[in-house]
Amino acid sequence: MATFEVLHFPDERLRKKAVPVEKINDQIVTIAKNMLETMYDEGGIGLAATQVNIQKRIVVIDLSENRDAPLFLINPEILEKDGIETMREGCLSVPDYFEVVERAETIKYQYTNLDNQLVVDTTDGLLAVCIQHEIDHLNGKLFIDYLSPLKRQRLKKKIEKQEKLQHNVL
Ligand code: K2U
Ligand code: ZN
Repeated sequence: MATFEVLHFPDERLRKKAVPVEKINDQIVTIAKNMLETMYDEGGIGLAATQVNIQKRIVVIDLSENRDAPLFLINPEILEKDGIETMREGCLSVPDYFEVVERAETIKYQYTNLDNQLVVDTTDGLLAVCIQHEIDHLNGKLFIDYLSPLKRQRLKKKIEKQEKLQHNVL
C-alpha cells in the first residue's frame, strides 16, 4: 500500500472539478485503497480524490471507532436534500481551522461500490455531512467557501503568514 500527499489550501489544484470514473478497474481500486491508507494516516474520517491531486470522482469514508469499516464511493451523487443542520467542520486540506457550516440534514444519495454495484441510500448526521463535504471537494469547493469573504480572506492571510514563518525557519 502507498499513501498520497494531501494538498493544502490555497493550492489551486483543490479547485479542479473531478471527472466521473468510466470503469472500475484495478487502477481505480488501487487509488481508492491508497486514499483510504492516506486518510487513516492523516487522522481523517473522509477523503476525496481531488485532495490528493487525482481528478476522478472517488471518495473514501470511515466513521467507525476501530477504523475498520471503510466506504468506497465511486461517482457519488446527492439525489435529494431535506432540512438544515449546522456542524463545526475541519478539513485535511485546511489544517488547524474549524468553522460551523450549514448543510442539508438528511440526504438521499447514490454511488457505485468497488463491486460495481449501484448503491442508493438515505442518511443523516455525520455521514450526511461527510458525504456533502467530500462531494464538494470533487466539485472544487472547500468548506471555507461557505464563510464570509472577510473570514476567508483573514484565513488566507493567516496561512500565508504561517507559510512565510515556516519558510524562514527551514
Ligand atoms: O475531506 C476532508 O478533509 C476530511 C474531513 C471530513 C469531514 C469534514 C467535515 C465533517 C465531516 C467529515 C476530515 O476528516 S474532518 C476531521 C478532521 C479534520 C482535520 C484533521 C483531522 C480530522
Ligand atoms: Zn475536506
